[in-house]
Amino acid sequence: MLINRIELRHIKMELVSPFVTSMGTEYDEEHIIIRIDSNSITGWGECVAEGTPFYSYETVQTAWHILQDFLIPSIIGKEISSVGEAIALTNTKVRGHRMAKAGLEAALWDLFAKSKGISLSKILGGARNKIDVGVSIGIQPSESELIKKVGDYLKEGYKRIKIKISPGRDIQYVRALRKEYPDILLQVDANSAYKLENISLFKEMDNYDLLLIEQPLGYEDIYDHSKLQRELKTPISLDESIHSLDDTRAAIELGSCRIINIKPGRVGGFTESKLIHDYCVSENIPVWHGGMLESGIGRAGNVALASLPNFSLPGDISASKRYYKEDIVEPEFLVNPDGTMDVPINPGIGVEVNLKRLDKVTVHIKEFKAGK
Ligand code: OSB
Ligand code: MG
Repeated sequence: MLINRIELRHIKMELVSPFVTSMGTEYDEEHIIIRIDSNSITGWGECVAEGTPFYSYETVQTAWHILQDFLIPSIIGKEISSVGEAIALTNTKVRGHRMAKAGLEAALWDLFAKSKGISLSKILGGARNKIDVGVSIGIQPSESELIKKVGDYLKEGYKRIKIKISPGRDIQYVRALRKEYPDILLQVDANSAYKLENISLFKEMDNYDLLLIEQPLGYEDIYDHSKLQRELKTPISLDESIHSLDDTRAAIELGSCRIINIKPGRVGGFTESKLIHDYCVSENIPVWHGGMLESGIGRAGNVALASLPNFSLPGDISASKRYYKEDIVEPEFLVNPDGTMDVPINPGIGVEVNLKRLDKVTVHIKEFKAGK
């Protein structure tokens, strides 16, 4: 396929409510939307680098720089026969910057799937037409407000509740939720807010039948997590520390976690995500799909990836309206009353981008054409 034109858009979308984590409070979400045109076919991708370097060192600005100055020039105007060929051209010399790479790769997958007339789920090896979904809830001002919020989400059907925790705002929330909802699937996400010396807190959490504890220690640590996991019944699941298949192997071989969280942005794209997924199948390690508060464009990719067979725990993939008043795709993503989400079956991402709404949330746009 001839890569005629690529467009980058810096978007900013207001969240329906502030998202509070151990990393800070987010009021709106900034990402980059990548559009690739090959003759009459258009591919869409979302780069999940945020406005701040609080979750990852990548930001909208660093990803824009890497896309504009390194990744896009390697493919613009070229004839590309597969996503793999494009990745070989763009990624080999650039170290790191996985979110930038993943955003471009997502747009390429959409383009190639559309050119073959098949869904993203199908081209990635998806095995189901519905996925189980959960919701990730920011830190609430009080236990009673959390209980109310969780109750509302349970009524909407969500199969699993994840709450954010930070030092001083942790065990009391877990205790209160367990008392109110003894049987729900419940997990916590610390976003690297603790140290190994906080082990007694996690031993106490062991008494509350949590599905998993997500990323309790350092955001690049694998070793200390192995020491903590050894002392706990509850599985640890690593998010921030896993950037690649190699990190996954190290974490599994060291016993640093028993469950892996996959976010295509964090690991550099769907190709690396599939390698991690397949390795975890061979090691009997369950995986689940994370989220980065994506718009419908990124969400479509997440849903497609989460339809692969070893995504055996509910993902952080919620309805569009849990994040934004108005999504930029149609139809927007919905959660069924049974806590599942339908996997789109139309070609590529399977949803239409509403250009009017996309324009409304675009703060900066740039186009790239062959020879310019
Ligand atoms: O740690 O999983 C995380 C959002 C932004 C950055 C990091 C994380 C999150 C979430 C939200 O938990 C998950 C979602 O998109 O629903
Ligand atoms: Mg996380």
